[in-house]
Amino acid sequence: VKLAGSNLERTFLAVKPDGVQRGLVGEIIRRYEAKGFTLVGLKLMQVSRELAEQHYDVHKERPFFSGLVDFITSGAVVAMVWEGDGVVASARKIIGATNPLTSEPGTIRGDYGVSIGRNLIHGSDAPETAQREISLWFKDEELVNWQPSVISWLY
Ligand code: 3AN
Repeated sequence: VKLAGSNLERTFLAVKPDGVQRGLVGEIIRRYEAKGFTLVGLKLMQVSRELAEQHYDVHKERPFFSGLVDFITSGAVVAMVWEGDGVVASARKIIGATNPLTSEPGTIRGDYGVSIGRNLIHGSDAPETAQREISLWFKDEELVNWQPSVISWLY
């Protein structure tokens, strides 16, 4: 048996403007809650260009960079931090592949995504990226340190 909580990680997820506009915020949060991850940060934001450019810094040489920045700053975004065992990779599995036309049914993008430029949600791709993104989007005091009592269950 392995003790739950022995590989605790945090990841950064953001429901993009298309997800907020389509009323999918609750559905997206529901999936991570139901999976058993713990929500430790949550806010609805109008993203500034400065934050968007920093967030997408790794893509700054790509042809779609300015489109990405335009889109993430175009409407309300729900920024979240989730905690749990292996949550970085697991959250990405729940999101599905970048292109919603090829992501598996059962994933968020597979079930609701329309196109690669309107793929509903962002999720950190590695633990180091998650740390960078969490500190970019959240102040320390905006994160709540709490654990559900079931964290000590064996599985
Ligand atoms: P993911 O969001 O699956 O981690 P990345 O990190 O490769 O995907 O790309 C970041 C974002 O850039 C994607 N969410 C998507 O909105 C956009 N993007 C990626 N590739 C393309 C592309 N070929 N054309 C337009 N937008 C793209």
